Amino acid sequence: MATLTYRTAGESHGPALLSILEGLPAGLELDLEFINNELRRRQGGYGRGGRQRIETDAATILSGVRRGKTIGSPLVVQIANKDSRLDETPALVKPRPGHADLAGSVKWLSTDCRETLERASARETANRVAVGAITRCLLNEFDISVVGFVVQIGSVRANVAPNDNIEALRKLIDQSEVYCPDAAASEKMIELIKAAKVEGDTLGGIVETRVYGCPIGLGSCAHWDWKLDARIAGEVMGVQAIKGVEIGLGFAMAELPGSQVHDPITFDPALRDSPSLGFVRPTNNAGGLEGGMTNGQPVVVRAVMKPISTLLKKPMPTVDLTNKQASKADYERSDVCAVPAAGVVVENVVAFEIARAMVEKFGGDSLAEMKTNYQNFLSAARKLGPKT
Ligand code: EPS
Repeated sequence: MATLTYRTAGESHGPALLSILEGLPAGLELDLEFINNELRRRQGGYGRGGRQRIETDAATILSGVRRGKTIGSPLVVQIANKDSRLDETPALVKPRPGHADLAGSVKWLSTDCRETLERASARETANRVAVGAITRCLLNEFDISVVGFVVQIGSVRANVAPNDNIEALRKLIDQSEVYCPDAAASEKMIELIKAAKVEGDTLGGIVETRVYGCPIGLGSCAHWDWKLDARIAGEVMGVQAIKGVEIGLGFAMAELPGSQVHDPITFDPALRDSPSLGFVRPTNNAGGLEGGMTNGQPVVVRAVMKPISTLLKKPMPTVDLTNKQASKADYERSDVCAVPAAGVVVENVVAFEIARAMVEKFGGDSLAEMKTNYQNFLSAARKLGPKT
């Protein structure tokens, strides 16, 4: 079946996080070391809380794989929770402004926000990183690379060139404790997080994901829900604490006339074998997506994460759900800043959506079939127009 889908299950303090991933072609080798490294990266980043010192997230693949390769059946992925104590966790009756506590408690007719927060918790993003990292094994087969990093924490904004070499970019990201390729900005971000910790406050920020090597034509302009930019935005907005998504130049487009926003189209026959098929765009303000379809340029997605809503020393005014009296929000162990982790999550969910679009356009039951479909498309696309 040429449809890639996944669902996740698991409470933050339940026995395990589980995902069921369906639709990968057979014959795909999974790089468990890479997948677990992405899970480690999600746990890291300066500003993380105490839970990450308890857990050592690792994916166990319970089905769908034989001798390291997919066999066309559903994959079940398990990440065990060491801090498994769901029945012992205390009730939380003073909802935290900004969290799912109030809306969920009213929705499910409970005064114990615990029942909502266990699933609303960003712990669930471990599932989504595992799934995204698995689909990146498929993207690698087509030389599609995904890289994600932090561009802003609080008021500190990084300076990252738009067309950086991907390997150089990765090196800089790995050297930074906040996964930001601008070393000077990284230091300032860390200072800001330290100060927020002392204040008992939290910080949000902006993360960016770039996808290199997508062929032209993933997604479709034919329906609103086939548009790849809409699908990527939906996937990213589904990440806990994300409040906005932009593609390419994004919100800055509002300030500029069309002549300065749209990316000119030129053709260089020497680049016919590249994913852009030789169509060269000197700028990439569209962020690799036009009409809801990839245009051969890097896909560029940014997302804003709100500051974590659990505040240690500055609990926000709230109402006790058991007596409706004014109170201060409950405190739960939490992070000061989880923007670097959110960057890893966004990177992997964007990867999933690109992989889904690849399977949609080129999918076959096996990887060999999918590769043949891909090559056939590229050679047909190269033949468009007069021979060069
Ligand atoms: C998280 C695990 C959670 C939180 C955090 C993210 O674990 P615990 O509640 O046991 O500390 O640390 O979730 C939130 C910040 C939140 O508001 O839900 C994780 O693994 O990412």
